[in-house]
Amino acid sequence: MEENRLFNNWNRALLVSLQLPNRSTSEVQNSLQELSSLAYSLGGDVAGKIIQVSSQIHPANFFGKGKLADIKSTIQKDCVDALLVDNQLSPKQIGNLETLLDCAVLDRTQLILEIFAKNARTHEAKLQIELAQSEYLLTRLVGLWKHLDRERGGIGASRGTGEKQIEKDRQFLRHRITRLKRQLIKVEKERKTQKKRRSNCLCVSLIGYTNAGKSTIMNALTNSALLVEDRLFATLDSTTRLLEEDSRPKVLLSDTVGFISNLPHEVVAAFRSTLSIVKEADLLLQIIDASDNIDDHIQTANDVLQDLEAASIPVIKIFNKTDRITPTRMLLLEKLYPEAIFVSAIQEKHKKSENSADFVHKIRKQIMVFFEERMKTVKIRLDYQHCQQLANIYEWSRVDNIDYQEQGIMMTLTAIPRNLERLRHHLGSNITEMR
Ligand SMILES: Nc1nc2c(ncn2[C@@H]2O[C@H](COP(=O)(O)OP(=O)(O)OP(=O)(O)O)[C@@H](O)[C@H]2O)c(=O)[nH]1
Ligand SMILES: [Mg+2]
Repeated sequence: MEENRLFNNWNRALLVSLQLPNRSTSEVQNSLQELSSLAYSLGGDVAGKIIQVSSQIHPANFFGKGKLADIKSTIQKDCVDALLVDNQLSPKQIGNLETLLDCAVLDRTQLILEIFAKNARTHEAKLQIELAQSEYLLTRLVGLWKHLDRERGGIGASRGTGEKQIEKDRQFLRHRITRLKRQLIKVEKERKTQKKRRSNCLCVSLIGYTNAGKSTIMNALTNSALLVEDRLFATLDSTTRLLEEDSRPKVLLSDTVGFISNLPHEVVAAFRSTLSIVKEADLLLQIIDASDNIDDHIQTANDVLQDLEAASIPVIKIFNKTDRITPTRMLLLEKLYPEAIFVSAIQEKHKKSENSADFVHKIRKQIMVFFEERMKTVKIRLDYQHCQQLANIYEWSRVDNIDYQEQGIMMTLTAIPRNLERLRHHLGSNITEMR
Protein backbone atom coordinates (compact mmCIF):
# COMPACT_ATOMS: atom_id res chain seq x y z
CA MET A 1 0.00 0.00 0.00
CA GLU A 2 3.13 2.15 0.13
CA GLU A 3 2.13 3.44 -3.32
CA ASN A 4 -1.06 4.80 -1.82
CA ARG A 5 0.85 7.25 0.29
CA LEU A 6 0.51 10.70 -1.18
CA PHE A 7 3.78 12.05 0.17
CA ASN A 8 6.42 9.34 0.13
CA ASN A 9 9.16 11.48 -1.31
CA TRP A 10 10.61 13.00 1.87
CA ASN A 11 13.20 11.74 4.35
CA ARG A 12 14.06 14.59 6.65
CA ALA A 13 11.44 16.73 8.33
CA LEU A 14 11.26 19.93 10.32
CA LEU A 15 8.45 19.94 12.91
CA VAL A 16 6.63 23.17 13.61
CA SER A 17 3.78 24.09 15.91
CA LEU A 18 1.88 27.30 16.39
CA GLN A 19 1.05 27.78 20.07
CA LEU A 20 -2.12 29.80 20.34
CA PRO A 21 -3.34 31.24 23.68
CA ASN A 22 -5.80 28.37 24.26
CA ARG A 23 -2.99 25.76 24.53
CA SER A 24 -0.44 25.34 27.32
CA THR A 25 3.27 24.96 26.63
CA SER A 26 3.34 21.37 27.93
CA GLU A 27 0.35 20.45 25.78
CA VAL A 28 2.08 21.80 22.68
CA GLN A 29 5.37 20.11 23.56
CA ASN A 30 3.73 16.72 24.15
CA SER A 31 1.84 16.99 20.93
CA LEU A 32 5.03 17.91 19.05
CA GLN A 33 6.77 14.91 20.62
CA GLU A 34 3.95 12.74 19.34
CA LEU A 35 4.31 14.31 15.89
CA SER A 36 7.93 13.18 15.85
CA SER A 37 6.83 9.60 16.73
CA LEU A 38 4.43 9.82 13.80
CA ALA A 39 7.31 10.94 11.55
CA TYR A 40 9.52 8.06 12.77
CA SER A 41 6.67 5.62 12.18
CA LEU A 42 6.78 6.70 8.55
CA GLY A 43 10.49 6.06 8.44
CA GLY A 44 11.41 9.76 8.37
CA ASP A 45 14.15 11.63 10.24
CA VAL A 46 13.45 14.67 12.38
CA ALA A 47 15.86 17.54 11.81
CA GLY A 48 14.41 19.78 14.53
CA LYS A 49 11.37 21.30 16.22
CA ILE A 50 10.19 24.89 16.24
CA ILE A 51 7.35 26.36 18.30
CA GLN A 52 5.92 29.77 17.53
CA VAL A 53 3.97 31.37 20.35
CA SER A 54 1.40 33.69 18.83
CA SER A 55 -1.91 35.27 19.62
CA GLN A 56 -3.24 34.68 16.13
CA ILE A 57 -2.96 32.69 12.92
CA HIS A 58 -1.55 34.47 9.87
CA PRO A 59 -4.43 33.98 7.38
CA ALA A 60 -2.32 33.42 4.26
CA ASN A 61 0.78 31.56 5.49
CA PHE A 62 -0.33 30.33 8.93
CA PHE A 63 2.98 31.46 10.50
CA GLY A 64 4.16 35.07 10.89
CA LYS A 65 6.76 36.60 8.58
CA GLY A 66 9.70 36.44 11.01
CA LYS A 67 9.08 32.81 11.97
CA LEU A 68 8.75 31.84 8.32
CA ALA A 69 12.18 33.28 7.60
CA ASP A 70 13.57 31.16 10.49
CA ILE A 71 11.84 28.08 9.13
CA LYS A 72 13.16 28.70 5.61
CA SER A 73 16.75 29.09 6.74
CA THR A 74 16.55 25.92 8.91
CA ILE A 75 15.13 24.00 5.95
CA GLN A 76 18.03 25.07 3.75
CA LYS A 77 20.72 24.63 6.41
CA ASP A 78 19.56 21.15 7.54
CA CYS A 79 18.63 19.74 4.13
CA VAL A 80 14.99 19.34 5.15
CA ASP A 81 12.55 18.11 2.52
CA ALA A 82 9.26 18.21 4.46
CA LEU A 83 7.63 20.59 6.88
CA LEU A 84 5.33 18.81 9.35
CA VAL A 85 2.91 21.19 11.00
CA ASP A 86 1.21 20.11 14.22
CA ASN A 87 -1.93 22.12 13.49
CA GLN A 88 -4.72 21.88 11.00
CA LEU A 89 -3.99 24.03 7.94
CA SER A 90 -6.35 25.23 5.24
CA PRO A 91 -5.68 24.04 1.66
CA LYS A 92 -4.68 27.56 0.73
CA GLN A 93 -2.17 27.83 3.58
CA ILE A 94 -0.60 24.49 2.59
CA GLY A 95 -0.30 25.70 -1.01
CA ASN A 96 1.24 29.03 0.01
CA LEU A 97 3.72 27.39 2.37
CA GLU A 98 4.81 24.89 -0.29
CA THR A 99 5.45 27.73 -2.72
CA LEU A 100 7.32 29.82 -0.17
CA LEU A 101 9.41 27.00 1.28
CA ASP A 102 9.75 24.78 -1.77
CA CYS A 103 9.22 21.52 0.13
CA ALA A 104 6.31 19.18 0.98
CA VAL A 105 4.04 20.52 3.72
CA LEU A 106 1.93 18.06 5.74
CA ASP A 107 -0.40 18.85 8.58
CA ARG A 108 -1.22 16.46 11.42
CA THR A 109 -4.23 14.94 9.64
CA GLN A 110 -2.27 14.23 6.49
CA LEU A 111 0.56 12.65 8.47
CA ILE A 112 -1.84 10.27 10.23
CA LEU A 113 -3.46 9.39 6.91
CA GLU A 114 0.01 8.62 5.52
CA ILE A 115 0.71 6.18 8.38
CA PHE A 116 -2.61 4.47 7.89
CA ALA A 117 -1.90 4.18 4.17
CA LYS A 118 1.49 2.69 4.92
CA ASN A 119 0.34 0.19 7.55
CA ALA A 120 -2.98 -0.99 6.10
CA ARG A 121 -2.76 -4.73 5.49
CA THR A 122 -6.26 -6.17 5.27
CA HIS A 123 -8.64 -5.59 2.38
CA GLU A 124 -11.00 -3.68 4.66
CA ALA A 125 -8.30 -1.44 6.13
CA LYS A 126 -7.02 -0.64 2.64
CA LEU A 127 -10.50 0.28 1.41
CA GLN A 128 -11.10 2.41 4.47
CA ILE A 129 -7.90 4.37 4.21
CA GLU A 130 -8.36 4.87 0.49
CA LEU A 131 -11.78 6.32 1.25
CA ALA A 132 -10.40 8.58 3.99
CA GLN A 133 -7.68 9.85 1.66
CA SER A 134 -10.08 10.45 -1.18
CA GLU A 135 -12.42 12.43 1.05
CA TYR A 136 -9.52 14.42 2.44
CA LEU A 137 -8.23 15.12 -1.04
CA LEU A 138 -11.61 16.22 -2.28
CA THR A 139 -11.73 19.02 0.30
CA ARG A 140 -8.12 20.04 -0.31
CA LEU A 141 -7.78 19.50 -4.00
CA VAL A 142 -6.92 23.10 -4.83
CA GLY A 143 -4.09 23.33 -2.30
CA LEU A 144 -2.71 19.88 -2.94
CA TRP A 145 -3.05 19.94 -6.66
CA LYS A 146 0.23 21.71 -7.24
CA HIS A 147 2.09 19.09 -5.25
CA LEU A 148 0.32 16.18 -6.87
CA ASP A 149 0.79 17.58 -10.32
CA ARG A 150 4.50 17.92 -9.70
CA GLU A 151 4.85 14.43 -8.21
CA ARG A 152 2.74 12.25 -10.41
CA GLY A 153 0.93 14.24 -13.01
CA GLY A 154 -2.31 14.68 -11.07
CA ILE A 155 -4.15 11.98 -9.21
CA GLY A 156 -6.59 11.21 -11.99
CA ALA A 157 -6.06 9.41 -15.21
CA SER A 158 -5.27 12.45 -17.29
CA ARG A 159 -2.89 15.38 -17.29
CA GLY A 160 -3.98 18.95 -17.61
CA THR A 161 -3.55 22.30 -16.03
CA GLY A 162 -5.27 24.53 -13.53
CA GLU A 163 -9.02 24.61 -12.96
CA LYS A 164 -9.81 22.12 -15.71
CA GLN A 165 -7.55 19.51 -14.19
CA ILE A 166 -8.93 20.18 -10.73
CA GLU A 167 -12.46 19.60 -11.99
CA LYS A 168 -11.38 16.34 -13.66
CA ASP A 169 -9.67 15.18 -10.47
CA ARG A 170 -12.74 16.14 -8.47
CA GLN A 171 -14.95 13.97 -10.68
CA PHE A 172 -12.45 11.16 -10.53
CA LEU A 173 -12.41 11.33 -6.72
CA ARG A 174 -16.20 11.44 -6.45
CA HIS A 175 -16.44 8.28 -8.55
CA ARG A 176 -13.76 6.63 -6.51
CA ILE A 177 -15.54 7.55 -3.25
CA THR A 178 -18.80 6.05 -4.51
CA ARG A 179 -17.02 2.86 -5.59
CA LEU A 180 -15.15 2.52 -2.29
CA LYS A 181 -18.31 3.08 -0.26
CA ARG A 182 -20.05 0.37 -2.25
CA GLN A 183 -17.18 -2.05 -1.68
CA LEU A 184 -17.17 -1.23 2.03
CA ILE A 185 -20.89 -1.96 2.32
CA LYS A 186 -20.13 -5.47 0.99
CA VAL A 187 -17.39 -5.96 3.58
CA GLU A 188 -19.74 -4.71 6.29
CA LYS A 189 -22.32 -7.30 5.23
CA GLU A 190 -19.73 -10.03 5.75
CA ARG A 191 -18.96 -8.54 9.14
CA LYS A 192 -22.65 -8.70 10.05
CA THR A 193 -22.70 -12.44 9.26
CA GLN A 194 -19.75 -12.92 11.60
CA LYS A 195 -21.59 -10.85 14.18
CA LYS A 196 -24.54 -13.25 14.00
CA ARG A 197 -22.19 -16.10 14.72
CA ARG A 198 -20.77 -14.19 17.67
CA SER A 199 -24.13 -13.32 19.10
CA ASN A 200 -24.17 -16.15 21.68
CA CYS A 201 -20.93 -14.91 23.13
CA LEU A 202 -19.98 -12.11 25.43
CA CYS A 203 -17.81 -9.60 23.65
CA VAL A 204 -14.92 -7.78 25.24
CA SER A 205 -12.93 -5.23 23.27
CA LEU A 206 -9.48 -3.79 23.93
CA ILE A 207 -9.35 -0.07 23.36
CA GLY A 208 -6.88 2.71 24.04
CA TYR A 209 -4.28 5.08 22.76
CA THR A 210 -2.01 3.86 19.99
CA ASN A 211 1.13 2.05 21.22
CA ALA A 212 -0.29 1.49 24.74
CA GLY A 213 0.24 -2.28 24.49
CA LYS A 214 -3.19 -3.53 23.38
CA SER A 215 -1.88 -6.18 20.99
CA THR A 216 0.74 -7.32 23.53
CA ILE A 217 -2.04 -7.92 26.07
CA MET A 218 -4.30 -9.51 23.43
CA ASN A 219 -1.50 -11.96 22.57
CA ALA A 220 -0.95 -12.88 26.21
CA LEU A 221 -4.64 -13.34 26.96
CA THR A 222 -5.46 -15.41 23.89
CA ASN A 223 -2.13 -17.07 23.09
CA SER A 224 -1.96 -15.31 19.76
CA ALA A 225 0.86 -13.81 17.75
CA LEU A 226 -0.55 -10.53 16.48
CA LEU A 227 1.83 -7.84 15.29
CA VAL A 228 3.40 -5.88 18.15
CA GLU A 229 5.66 -2.96 17.32
CA ASP A 230 7.06 0.13 18.95
CA ARG A 231 5.46 2.48 16.48
CA LEU A 232 2.14 4.22 16.20
CA PHE A 233 -0.76 2.45 14.51
CA ALA A 234 0.80 -0.99 14.09
CA THR A 235 -2.73 -2.40 14.29
CA LEU A 236 -5.29 -1.09 11.81
CA ASP A 237 -7.85 -3.88 11.71
CA SER A 238 -9.88 -5.86 14.22
CA THR A 239 -9.06 -9.39 15.36
CA THR A 240 -11.34 -11.48 17.54
CA ARG A 241 -10.34 -14.59 19.52
CA LEU A 242 -11.89 -16.81 22.14
CA LEU A 243 -10.71 -15.80 25.61
CA GLU A 244 -11.11 -19.18 27.28
CA GLU A 245 -11.93 -22.51 25.70
CA ASP A 246 -14.36 -23.80 28.27
CA SER A 247 -15.96 -20.78 29.89
CA ARG A 248 -19.77 -20.57 29.61
CA PRO A 249 -20.96 -18.36 28.17
CA LYS A 250 -18.09 -18.00 25.75
CA VAL A 251 -16.14 -14.77 25.98
CA LEU A 252 -14.57 -13.26 22.87
CA LEU A 253 -11.79 -10.71 23.01
CA SER A 254 -11.07 -8.23 20.20
CA ASP A 255 -8.06 -6.08 19.44
CA THR A 256 -8.51 -3.10 17.18
CA VAL A 257 -7.09 0.16 15.85
CA GLY A 258 -5.77 2.58 18.50
CA PHE A 259 -6.78 6.16 19.19
CA ILE A 260 -4.79 9.39 19.02
CA SER A 261 -5.48 12.98 20.10
CA ASN A 262 -7.30 14.99 17.46
CA LEU A 263 -7.93 11.84 15.45
CA PRO A 264 -8.90 13.25 12.07
CA HIS A 265 -12.60 13.12 11.43
CA GLU A 266 -11.98 11.43 8.07
CA VAL A 267 -10.22 8.56 9.82
CA VAL A 268 -12.87 8.00 12.49
CA ALA A 269 -15.56 8.10 9.83
CA ALA A 270 -13.73 5.73 7.50
CA PHE A 271 -12.80 3.27 10.26
CA ARG A 272 -16.32 3.20 11.66
CA SER A 273 -16.81 -0.33 10.37
CA THR A 274 -13.57 -1.64 11.95
CA LEU A 275 -14.45 0.21 15.14
CA SER A 276 -17.98 -1.26 15.16
CA ILE A 277 -16.45 -4.10 17.19
CA VAL A 278 -16.06 -1.55 20.01
CA LYS A 279 -19.65 -0.41 19.78
CA GLU A 280 -20.94 -3.99 19.99
CA ALA A 281 -18.88 -4.94 23.03
CA ASP A 282 -20.42 -5.84 26.38
CA LEU A 283 -17.27 -4.70 28.16
CA LEU A 284 -14.25 -2.59 27.21
CA LEU A 285 -10.72 -3.07 28.50
CA GLN A 286 -9.08 0.32 28.28
CA ILE A 287 -5.31 -0.05 28.03
CA ILE A 288 -3.39 2.99 29.24
CA ASP A 289 0.37 3.45 29.02
CA ALA A 290 1.16 4.34 32.66
CA SER A 291 4.41 6.01 31.60
CA ASP A 292 2.79 8.39 29.12
CA ASN A 293 0.47 11.35 29.20
CA ILE A 294 -2.44 9.55 30.87
CA ASP A 295 -4.88 12.45 31.30
CA ASP A 296 -4.74 13.31 27.64
CA HIS A 297 -4.96 9.65 26.61
CA ILE A 298 -7.97 8.96 28.84
CA GLN A 299 -9.68 12.10 27.55
CA THR A 300 -8.99 11.05 23.95
CA ALA A 301 -10.48 7.60 24.58
CA ASN A 302 -13.58 9.19 26.13
CA ASP A 303 -13.97 11.50 23.14
CA VAL A 304 -13.65 8.67 20.61
CA LEU A 305 -16.08 6.47 22.56
CA GLN A 306 -18.55 9.33 22.60
CA ASP A 307 -18.09 9.75 18.87
CA LEU A 308 -18.73 6.02 18.36
CA GLU A 309 -21.82 6.11 20.60
CA ALA A 310 -20.09 3.61 22.87
CA ALA A 311 -19.71 5.82 25.94
CA SER A 312 -22.23 3.83 28.00
CA ILE A 313 -20.37 0.50 27.73
CA PRO A 314 -18.72 -0.46 31.06
CA VAL A 315 -14.92 -0.05 31.12
CA ILE A 316 -12.15 -1.75 33.10
CA LYS A 317 -9.00 0.37 33.08
CA ILE A 318 -5.69 -1.45 32.74
CA PHE A 319 -2.52 0.56 33.28
CA ASN A 320 0.29 -1.10 31.30
CA LYS A 321 4.08 -0.52 31.17
CA THR A 322 4.34 -0.14 34.95
CA ASP A 323 7.99 -1.22 34.55
CA ARG A 324 8.60 2.27 33.19
CA ILE A 325 7.27 4.26 36.15
CA THR A 326 8.65 5.05 39.59
CA PRO A 327 7.13 3.46 42.72
CA THR A 328 5.87 6.93 43.74
CA ARG A 329 3.95 7.39 40.48
CA MET A 330 2.62 3.86 40.83
CA LEU A 331 1.28 4.66 44.33
CA LEU A 332 -0.30 7.85 43.04
CA LEU A 333 -2.01 6.08 40.15
CA GLU A 334 -3.25 3.31 42.44
CA LYS A 335 -4.78 5.96 44.69
CA LEU A 336 -6.34 7.83 41.77
CA TYR A 337 -7.66 4.69 40.09
CA PRO A 338 -8.39 2.15 42.85
CA GLU A 339 -10.53 0.00 40.53
CA ALA A 340 -7.87 -0.30 37.83
CA ILE A 341 -5.52 -3.22 37.13
CA PHE A 342 -1.77 -2.51 36.95
CA VAL A 343 0.41 -4.66 34.73
CA SER A 344 3.64 -4.79 32.85
CA ALA A 345 2.81 -6.98 29.92
CA ILE A 346 6.32 -7.06 28.50
CA GLN A 347 8.17 -7.69 31.74
CA GLU A 348 5.89 -10.52 32.72
CA LYS A 349 6.48 -12.09 29.34
CA HIS A 350 10.15 -12.41 30.19
CA LYS A 351 9.60 -13.71 33.71
CA LYS A 352 9.25 -17.34 34.70
CA SER A 353 6.08 -18.97 33.43
CA GLU A 354 4.19 -19.09 36.76
CA ASN A 355 4.66 -15.33 37.15
CA SER A 356 3.74 -14.54 33.59
CA ALA A 357 0.44 -16.30 34.17
CA ASP A 358 -0.20 -13.75 36.95
CA PHE A 359 -1.31 -10.78 34.95
CA VAL A 360 -3.20 -12.88 32.43
CA HIS A 361 -4.99 -14.53 35.34
CA LYS A 362 -5.67 -11.15 36.99
CA ILE A 363 -7.29 -9.70 33.87
CA ARG A 364 -9.27 -12.85 33.03
CA LYS A 365 -10.57 -13.05 36.58
CA GLN A 366 -11.72 -9.45 36.52
CA ILE A 367 -13.55 -10.06 33.23
CA MET A 368 -15.26 -13.16 34.63
CA VAL A 369 -16.21 -11.39 37.89
CA PHE A 370 -17.67 -8.55 35.84
CA PHE A 371 -19.94 -10.93 33.93
CA GLU A 372 -20.73 -13.13 36.95
CA GLU A 373 -22.05 -10.09 38.80
CA ARG A 374 -24.44 -9.41 35.96
CA MET A 375 -25.60 -12.98 35.45
CA LYS A 376 -28.97 -14.27 36.61
CA THR A 377 -29.89 -17.78 37.65
CA VAL A 378 -33.16 -19.40 36.67
CA LYS A 379 -34.71 -22.82 37.12
CA ILE A 380 -36.51 -24.28 34.13
CA ARG A 381 -38.31 -27.43 33.06
CA LEU A 382 -37.81 -28.70 29.53
CA ASP A 383 -40.25 -31.27 28.19
CA TYR A 384 -38.60 -34.44 26.86
CA GLN A 385 -40.02 -33.99 23.37
CA HIS A 386 -37.97 -30.77 23.05
CA CYS A 387 -34.69 -32.19 24.30
CA GLN A 388 -33.02 -31.31 20.96
CA GLN A 389 -32.98 -27.77 22.39
CA LEU A 390 -30.37 -28.81 24.95
CA ALA A 391 -27.59 -27.80 22.55
CA ASN A 392 -28.89 -24.21 22.49
CA ILE A 393 -29.27 -24.14 26.24
CA TYR A 394 -25.66 -25.25 26.67
CA GLU A 395 -24.54 -22.71 24.12
CA TRP A 396 -26.27 -19.75 25.69
CA SER A 397 -25.95 -20.47 29.37
CA ARG A 398 -24.02 -22.29 32.02
CA VAL A 399 -25.92 -25.33 33.23
CA ASP A 400 -25.37 -25.45 37.00
CA ASN A 401 -27.61 -28.43 37.61
CA ILE A 402 -29.55 -30.94 35.46
CA ASP A 403 -32.01 -33.51 36.75
CA TYR A 404 -34.00 -35.94 34.56
CA GLN A 405 -37.34 -36.27 36.31
CA GLU A 406 -40.61 -37.84 35.30
CA GLN A 407 -42.30 -34.55 34.41
CA GLY A 408 -39.35 -33.24 32.37
CA ILE A 409 -35.72 -32.16 32.48
CA MET A 410 -35.22 -29.84 35.46
CA MET A 411 -32.31 -27.43 35.04
CA THR A 412 -30.66 -24.56 36.86
CA LEU A 413 -29.14 -22.15 34.36
CA THR A 414 -26.97 -19.08 34.79
CA ALA A 415 -26.56 -16.55 32.00
CA ILE A 416 -26.42 -12.85 31.30
CA PRO A 417 -29.90 -11.29 30.96
CA ARG A 418 -29.46 -10.88 27.19
CA ASN A 419 -28.94 -14.62 26.70
CA LEU A 420 -31.78 -15.56 29.05
CA GLU A 421 -34.05 -13.33 27.01
CA ARG A 422 -32.84 -15.05 23.88
CA LEU A 423 -33.55 -18.48 25.38
CA ARG A 424 -37.07 -17.45 26.40
CA HIS A 425 -37.67 -16.07 22.95
CA HIS A 426 -36.26 -19.11 21.16
CA LEU A 427 -37.78 -21.83 23.32
CA GLY A 428 -41.08 -20.11 24.05
CA SER A 429 -43.59 -22.49 25.61
CA ASN A 430 -41.17 -25.42 25.41
CA ILE A 431 -39.75 -24.38 28.76
CA THR A 432 -41.46 -23.56 32.00
CA GLU A 433 -39.71 -21.28 34.44
CA MET A 434 -39.89 -22.55 38.01
CA ARG A 435 -40.11 -20.24 41.01
N1 LIG B 1 8.25 -1.24 28.59
C1 LIG B 1 7.14 -1.86 28.20
N2 LIG B 1 6.85 -1.95 26.88
C2 LIG B 1 5.70 -2.58 26.52
C3 LIG B 1 4.81 -3.17 27.48
N3 LIG B 1 3.78 -3.70 26.80
C4 LIG B 1 3.99 -3.46 25.49
N4 LIG B 1 5.16 -2.79 25.31
C5 LIG B 1 5.77 -2.35 24.05
O1 LIG B 1 5.02 -1.25 23.55
C6 LIG B 1 5.04 -1.25 22.11
C7 LIG B 1 3.63 -1.19 21.57
O2 LIG B 1 2.97 -2.39 21.88
P1 LIG B 1 1.69 -2.90 21.06
O3 LIG B 1 1.13 -4.09 21.77
O4 LIG B 1 2.00 -3.03 19.61
O5 LIG B 1 0.72 -1.63 21.29
P2 LIG B 1 -0.71 -1.35 20.64
O6 LIG B 1 -1.51 -0.64 21.68
O7 LIG B 1 -1.29 -2.58 20.09
O8 LIG B 1 -0.30 -0.31 19.51
P3 LIG B 1 -0.97 0.04 18.07
O9 LIG B 1 -1.55 -1.20 17.49
O10 LIG B 1 0.17 0.56 17.28
O11 LIG B 1 -2.01 1.08 18.35
C8 LIG B 1 5.79 -2.53 21.71
O12 LIG B 1 7.14 -2.18 21.44
C9 LIG B 1 5.69 -3.41 22.96
O13 LIG B 1 6.77 -4.33 23.06
C10 LIG B 1 5.17 -3.07 28.88
O14 LIG B 1 4.49 -3.54 29.78
N5 LIG B 1 6.33 -2.42 29.15
MG1 LIG C 1 -1.79 -3.08 18.17
